This record gives sequence, C-alpha cells and structure tokens, in this order.
Amino acid sequence: MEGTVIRQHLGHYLVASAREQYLCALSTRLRKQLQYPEASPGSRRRRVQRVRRVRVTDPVAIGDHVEFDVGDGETGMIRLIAERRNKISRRASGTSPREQILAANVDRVVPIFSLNDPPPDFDLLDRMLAIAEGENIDAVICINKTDLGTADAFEKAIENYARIGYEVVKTSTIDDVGRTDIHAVLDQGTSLFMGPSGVGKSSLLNWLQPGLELRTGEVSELTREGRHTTTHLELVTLRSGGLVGDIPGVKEFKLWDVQPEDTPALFREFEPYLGGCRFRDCAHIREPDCAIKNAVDDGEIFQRRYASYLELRASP
Ligand SMILES: Nc1nc2c(ncn2[C@@H]2O[C@H](COP(=O)(O)OP(=O)(O)OP(=O)(O)O)[C@@H](O)[C@H]2O)c(=O)[nH]1
Ligand SMILES: [Mg+2]
Ligand SMILES: [Zn+2]
Repeated sequence: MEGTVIRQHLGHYLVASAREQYLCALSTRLRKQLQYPEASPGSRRRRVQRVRRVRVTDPVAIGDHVEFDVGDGETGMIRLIAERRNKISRRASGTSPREQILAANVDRVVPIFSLNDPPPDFDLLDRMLAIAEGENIDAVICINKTDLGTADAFEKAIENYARIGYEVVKTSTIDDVGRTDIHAVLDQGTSLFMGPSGVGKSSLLNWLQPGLELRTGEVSELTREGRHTTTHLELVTLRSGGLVGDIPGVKEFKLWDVQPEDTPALFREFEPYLGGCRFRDCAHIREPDCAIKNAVDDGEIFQRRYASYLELRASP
C-alpha cells in the first residue's frame, strides 16, 4: 500500500491511503536503513549532507509518501519512504546534533506571528524564513490576533517583509478577519504552520474548518507564553483540498546543517548585493567596502533583518 503520513506522534504514524487511514509503525531495521535525509536538488546549501552519519530524531515526517504493509485491522508497517521533494528541518534541542524533520514535501511555510500573547520575536521569524529560503520553499507570513490591536512600530516592521517580497496576511479567529485571504493561501498544496506556542496555529485551523476540534490552550498570564498545547504533528486536510501542517509550538529554530558562510543566501533581499563586496569571502560583518553593510546604511536593507543575519551567522 502507499499513502501519505498525516500524523506523527512518538513513533506512531497515521498514514492516509486513497481510501483508508492506517496506524503504522516502523521496524527497527528500517529505521536504520532509512536515515538518508538528502539535500533536495533545489537546495541552496552548498554542502550535501553526509549520507550515513546524519542522525534524525525520527526518520518519518508528516507529508512523507510511504509504502507500507497492512497488518491486522487498520494497522501497518512502513517499509519505504519515497524520495522527498523537500523538507523543513531544524536542529533538535539537546546537546548532540540531531535533525528534527518537521514536515516533508511542502509547498509553503506559514510562520504565524502576533503583536501580543505571545509578543513578536523577529529573530525567530527570520529563522523560519531562512529555513524556507534554504530549501527554496515559498513563505507567507500570517499575523494572527489582530483583534488585540496593533502598534506603529509593529506595522512598520511587517511592511518591510512585504517590501522584500513576502506575502503577509492578517487574521483574527475572534473577530473573523482574513478568512478569504488565508484560504487563498492554504487552499492549494501543502502548507506548514510554524511559530511559537500560543500564536493560534491550531485555533486558525479550527476556525477555518468547523468540526475539526484540535486542542487549543490559553496563553499564560504570567509568562505571556503559550502552554505547548499541541504535542504531535498533524497534516489537516481542508475541505477545499489544501493540506495544512499543525505542529507543536517551537521557541527555537536552530538551522540544521547550515554553515555560517551559507547564511547570506538565506536573506532574500541580500541577493542583489552579493558579489559586490571588496572581498570575495566577505562575511558582511566588519569588512570595509561591504555592499551589504552599505545597503543597510542606505536604508535599502532593513536594519532589523541585518541584525537577524548577524545573529544567525554567529550561531546558525
Ligand atoms: N485574541 C485572540 N486570541 C486568539 C486568536 N486565535 C487564537 N487565540 C487564542 O490563543 C490561544 C492559543 O491558541 P492555540 O491555537 O492553542 O495556539 P497554538 O499556536 O496552536 O499553540 P501550541 O499548540 O501550544 O503551539 C488560545 O487561547 C486561543 O483562543 C485570535 O485571533 N485572537
Ligand atoms: Mg496548537
Ligand atoms: Zn560584504
């Protein structure tokens, strides 16, 4: 049988075939064989991952196309993962370097962001965008909770993302704002919601698709952070046909297998300036005659994005 992994939780996978859904496991033997996350052909990363030594937290991700053998009832055993078109990964938290694949075969990532509850973290947003850029995957920014008000500085910052070519949609699940706009984004292909806990990833899906009843949770009044309500990864099929990945909130997006010298290419507005510096190997940090720094000084590259670049370069 063949199908798509639509739910992943602690070594269990729900796989949707054309007709049925099967709860699948993966044999230990296959787990070892399947540690091959290769860099996709469209990747801008220079280095192809070393095939054998890569360690993943879980070899199977939502969005993976798999072949599996059917067991008793609606259960199965995954025996093959089809080659991935792309994947969205981060470095798993913890001391040993391991890759956590958040989703495979996605058409766009949708970082979710809000002015309040939780407050915006632009470094985090830029990391999510950088991960997408590294895989040549489109990104659309969703500003949720517009009912909580806005602020000039926040609007200005958001406008800058639109200026460098990111589509931005604004939503409120409380005031029912932006339904058409977000549908236009999600109704085709596979999207992946990303963002910290409490921004409303699951709420947005419940709002768009009544009856879904994903668990949602209050933001803590004390810390202003979400409470990590979603604990598994799930690909929801909208009635319109689009697939949307809902994942647990992530506070940290360390990039997987990205070297400091790869990072300028992950900021799309840097592109016209790359190659224009005095030094070929310019890091765009302290060098004289640096085209990137000049563009920042001239206001052509937004200061906040450059600050994110410095942070990302120092510690991808
Ligand atoms: N004011 C306001 N609150 C919202 C909106 N959307 C969601 N919320 C609230 O935000 C809180 C967190 O929502 P969730 O959907 O659980 O957030 P999440 O991003 O899925 O969080 P995790 O699963 O922990 O990653 C809940 O109390 C929601 O009711 C909105 O548009 N406006
Ligand atoms: Mg959630
Ligand atoms: Zn430079």
